[in-house]
Order: sequence, then structure tokens, then C-alpha cells
Amino acid sequence: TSPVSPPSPDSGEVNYQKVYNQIADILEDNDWDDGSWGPIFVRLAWHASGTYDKATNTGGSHGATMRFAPESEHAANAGLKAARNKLESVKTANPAVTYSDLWSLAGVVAIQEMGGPTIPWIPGRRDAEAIAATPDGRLPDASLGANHLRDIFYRMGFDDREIVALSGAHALGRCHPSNSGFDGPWTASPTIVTNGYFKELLEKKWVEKKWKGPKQYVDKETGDLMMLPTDLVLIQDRSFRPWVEKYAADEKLWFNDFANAFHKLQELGVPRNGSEKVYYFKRTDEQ
Ligand code: CCH
Repeated sequence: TSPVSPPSPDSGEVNYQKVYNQIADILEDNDWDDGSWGPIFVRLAWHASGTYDKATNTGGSHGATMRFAPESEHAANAGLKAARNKLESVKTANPAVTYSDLWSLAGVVAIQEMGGPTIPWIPGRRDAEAIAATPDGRLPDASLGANHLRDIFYRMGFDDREIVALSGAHALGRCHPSNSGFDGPWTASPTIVTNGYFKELLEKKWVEKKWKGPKQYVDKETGDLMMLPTDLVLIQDRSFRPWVEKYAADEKLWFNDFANAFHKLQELGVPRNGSEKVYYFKRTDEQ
């Protein structure tokens, strides 16, 4: 039997727009990175769900097993404890909301509040015990190539177009030497959701950074922006590159594809019967 229990029915007792607003309230923070917890909340939601394996139907956003070692200690998850701790106040205010729903919702809130598209969202994830955690190595390794990216994302059930669409999240946030060993932001506006990642990939000249750290790239002109080896793969690979070009030219197309792919990512591994209510949250500046 599965160590993960079936989803809790959406009893309608939780006002998720209210929980959305509570998360939106804690995003801004001048003492954190570029002034927002948004990027790391997106990374938390992605790492909680990106462990999914279609073949065995294991992993995924159902479970929130990153609360426990060894998953909390997996190298890919370095630094995410801060995001989990930051969300504790919202969990305390809403004990009926599971950690797995809370982390997933936090990713959606972050994307929408930072100016991104509306992401359809469905509650009902149940938290699981540590035993349900998947083995290390299910999340991508930034130092590898196109084959690795395909191995990882095809395993979850994504195609090349969706891989490129999801990667556009790197418009947000930055790499921290203390977490991943890599250093720097991908774009000059790391707290705003734009198609800037795709534009930077195509428009800048990317050169290997000269340093003792892991192999990464910096823009030749200023050295202020960065790309991981897996980022550059998207303009080197014949099947990925056309999508980078399309998304760089058409932000609306990317918003649409990104919203669909991020929703799909958040649904991985969550048992559904098709009758669940889908939520479309209002951004706080629209309320
Ligand atoms: Fe990512 N990402 N990511 N990433 N990521 C990192 C940071 C962020 C890879 C590696 C890294 C996605 C895909 C990939 C975000 C969202 C997504 C870091 C730096 C590495 C390394 C971590 C640090 O040092 O703090 C690799 C490899 C892949 C391969 O595809 C996808 C997909 C998403 C979301 C949809 C976000 C956001 C960040 C910034 C976090 C922050 O704290 O600023």
C-alpha cells in the first residue's frame, strides 16, 4: 500500500484566497536577498513536486516529505529550509492547510504577485511520513547536459516545449554559493516574472566564469548575470532552441505555456478524480 494517504476532500472550509493573501503579505522583505521571498518560494514548490516519477507514480507535490531528513539534506534542496521556516506562520494561522498544499500554493502566490500569469490551483494534497520520500538524484544537476535534462523531465511526463517553458522561472532569483556553489542572478530584475531569461540567453554573449567554483557562465559585457550549464543547453540543443526564440519574442505565449506547465508540475503525483474545484486567485493588487 502507498505510504501516502488519499487526498483530503476540499470541504470548502478553508478560504484559500485568504491564505493566498497571507502568503502574499510575507513576500516582501528588504532583509532577504533581492527584497522578496518570492523566488525561493517558487523553488520550494518546484523541488517539492519535481521528484515525481511517472513510471512508478512516486514523488511529486503530494506528501511534503522535504520536511524530513534525508530529503531535507539532499544537495539539490540546500537553502530551502529558510523558505519552509518562513511559511510556518501561515501554517500556524491555518492548521487545516497541509504543508504540501501550503508549499504548492506559495509557489503560485509568488508567481502571481511578482507579475506572472494566473496559475490554476487545486488543494487536497495530504502530508506523508518520511518513508514516502523519494531517493536522492531526482532533481536536475546543473552541471550536466541536454540528455540529463530530458531524462529528468521526461520522467515527470514533460516534453521539450514544457522543459523550456518551466526553465523560464530562472528569470527569478539567484544562485547562492552557500546553497549550490553557483553565484549570481540570471536577469537584472530577479523579483519580476518576465520572459527576460529567454532574452538574456539569446542576446548576451555568455563566457565561462573564471573562478574556483563550479563551471558556470557570466555575461561577457558586465559579468553581472549568470547562466548554468543546463541553461545554456537550451540554446545549444536543436529541439529546445526554437522555444527559447518563441518565448523571447512573445511573452504572452510564454506566460500561457508557463502557467500550464507549472500547474501540471503542481499536480504531479496528486490523486484526483476530476471533480475537484479549480481555484483562480486574484492578485492582491486586483482585490
Ligand atoms: Fe532552478 N535553480 N533549476 N528552476 N530555480 C536554482 C535556483 C532557482 C536548476 C538549478 C538551480 C528550475 C529548473 C532548474 C528556480 C526555479 C526553477 C539554483 C540556485 C540552481 C543551481 C540555488 C541556490 O544556489 O540558491 C536546474 C539544473 C534546473 C533544470 O531544469 C525550474 C523548472 C524552476 C521552476 C519552475 C528559482 C525560482 C530559483 C531561485 C531561487 C532563489 O532563492 O532565488
